[in-house]
Amino acid sequence: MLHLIKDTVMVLHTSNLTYILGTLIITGLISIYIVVILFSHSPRKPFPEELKYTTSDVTGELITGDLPTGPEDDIILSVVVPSYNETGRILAMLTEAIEFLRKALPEKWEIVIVDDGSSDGTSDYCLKLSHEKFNLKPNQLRVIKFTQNRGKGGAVRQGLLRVRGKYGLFADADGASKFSDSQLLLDSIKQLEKSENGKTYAAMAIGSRAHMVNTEAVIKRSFIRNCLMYGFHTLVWVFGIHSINDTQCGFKMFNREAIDEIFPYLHTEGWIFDIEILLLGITKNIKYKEIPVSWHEVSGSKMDLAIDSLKMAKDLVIIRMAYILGIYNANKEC
Ligand SMILES: Nc1nc2c(ncn2[C@@H]2O[C@H](COP(=O)(O)OP(=O)(O)O)[C@@H](O)[C@H]2O)c(=O)[nH]1
Ligand SMILES: [Mg+2]
Repeated sequence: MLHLIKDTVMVLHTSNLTYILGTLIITGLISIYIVVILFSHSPRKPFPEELKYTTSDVTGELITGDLPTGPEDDIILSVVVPSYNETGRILAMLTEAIEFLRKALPEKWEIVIVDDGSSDGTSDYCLKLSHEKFNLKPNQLRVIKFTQNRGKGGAVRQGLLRVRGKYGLFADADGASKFSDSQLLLDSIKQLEKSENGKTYAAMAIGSRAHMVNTEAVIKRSFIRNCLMYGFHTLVWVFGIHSINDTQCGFKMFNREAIDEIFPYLHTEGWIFDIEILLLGITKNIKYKEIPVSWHEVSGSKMDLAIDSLKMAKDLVIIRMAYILGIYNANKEC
């Protein structure tokens, strides 16, 4: 009789424990789901004035037009420059880029400056340079100006969705990458996109500074910045990108097919957008290659090391979880 009572109590204990554990797991999962939803992101809809571009004609007069939605003319390469308060740094970058483009792809290029709500007159400054310094034809340099800041990812996304070229490159306004290395990216994409049946594969070429890890340019950076870099690499690895050594280089090129496969689906507008681009690319079997590029440290970074690093780590976790939980969908435009 005593045995029977003991056994019954045991069964009750075990079923209670199972019940409590089950409740805890379900509550935990629901809480994670809610947290990921709360921190997930969708690009805001553009204001009407953000769907226009401005360019300068040969007399310096400004012309405004509606942004294109696909390839046009015979533009081969479009260069998107996300720019936030860049009057102090962009001249050097534009000088190097225009010199290269004029020689390598005469008349078959465009530059799209995406001014992300700057307060220092970046747009006007670039339009003035276009006419006075570079003597560009209308539409060779276009400016898209946002009324409200989005973040680097948002600027790159909106820019690449509105380029006219067969290939689109995004490049930082500080000119940290050597612009002529874009030829290496272009050559690589042209190889990657080829198929035997004449179809063009979606392809991207990823500028990389991984070969510079032990060089002076990186060692000279602050100890904290290098520690954060290693911590970030570890997190990226844990969260599923194992085949790309430098995910963050601001120098990446896409063919038209890859632009269409990636950018309408890109949620992230902050600094961590590169990771979502690469995750989308890998998920969608887009061909890619990491291409070593020359790079030098340029002062005047807009990144706040402490705050932005924490934000990036949080956003990285959110992106990964949002795809795992089906909150983000790689095949649904956002
Ligand atoms: N659109 C946009 N671009 C930004 C913002 N902050 C920085 N950028 C651009 O992102 C690029 C890299 O910025 P930088 O400050 O040099 O970052 P770092 O090289 O990672 O230290 C430059 O072209 C900046 O103008 C921003 O809030 N919005
Ligand atoms: Mg920089």
